[in-house]
Amino acid sequence: MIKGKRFGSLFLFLLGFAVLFCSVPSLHAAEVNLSYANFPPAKTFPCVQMERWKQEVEKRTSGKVQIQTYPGSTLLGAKNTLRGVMQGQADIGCISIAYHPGVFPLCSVFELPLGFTTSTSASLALWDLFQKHQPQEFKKFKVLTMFTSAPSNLMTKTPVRSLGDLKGIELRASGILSKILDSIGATPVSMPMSETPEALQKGVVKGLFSSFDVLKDMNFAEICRYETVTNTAVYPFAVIMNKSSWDGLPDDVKKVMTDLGREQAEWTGKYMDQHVEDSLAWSKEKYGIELITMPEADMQTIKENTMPLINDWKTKAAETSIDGDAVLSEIETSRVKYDPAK
Ligand code: 3IO
Repeated sequence: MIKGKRFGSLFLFLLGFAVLFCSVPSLHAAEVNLSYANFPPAKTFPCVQMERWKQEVEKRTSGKVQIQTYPGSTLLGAKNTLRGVMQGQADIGCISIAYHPGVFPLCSVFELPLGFTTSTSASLALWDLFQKHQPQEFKKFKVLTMFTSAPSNLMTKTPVRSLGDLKGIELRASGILSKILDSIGATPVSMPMSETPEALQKGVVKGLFSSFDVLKDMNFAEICRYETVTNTAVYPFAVIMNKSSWDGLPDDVKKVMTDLGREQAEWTGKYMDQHVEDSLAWSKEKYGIELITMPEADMQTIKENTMPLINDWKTKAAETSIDGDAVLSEIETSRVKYDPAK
């Protein structure tokens, strides 16, 4: 009896074990597998936000969705993510809007110097603009979230203490931000962030125009020891999904992703704003970088010289029936609402 009882409980124990090991994986096997392509290295903020989004979606769908992430252009590069996601080579992709001049007549407005002082405020304002207009330019995609970099500054090999020091210096930027450089006397060279390390190394460019997070995440502090604060335009980003991949998702999964859109924009902005501080502190500590303030008169000149770019954007936007003045005033309302500098 005693032996039989023991055997019985051992049997039940083993059965329980078998059930646990055989059925748990099949119960929790993902029903939906998605690929997510990103162009810059894994440490940079577009990829950090990608991992956060992946974790949240997997958690909120209780494992029903599994996302395979591809940082560092391992699936699609900076300039072919747009087409790659459209054709289904990846389900999801992260794009920098400035890499596609003329393709996004509405959202490119965020490449203009609009006075945002943080990534959080610009990201929320961009998201609101997109939600309100649901622009044609993204009609082939489901837009999952949007965000922006922090305001752009000059990171250079030689010190830029005034606009005079910028004359003829080749600097990397993209899209309208390249035009901003041109308007203040520098020589812009347009290329994606992912191509910048090689261009700096080879001396094709002598610095870049972007936000300070890359001093640490791309190790640009090592080669660009001088950082001149201009706090001008941000770079807008969009996370896009292939339309038929989206259409094939169960409704509850669609809801999880839709609900995450604005929250993810804000999360990314906050992460970025904090990370810019961390990156500057790290760069001072590790490489003794010098932070330079532009003379007030030069800051004024930057403002004046970049004003025509706003009109250029309006003219372009009008070609696709976008009321540029109305859009700019909506964004200004958002800026006052969200930006700490008001
Ligand atoms: C950016 C792009 C990729 C990785 C990190 C980054 N930090 C700021 C930007 C914005 C930018 O310069 C760009 O090319 O989109």
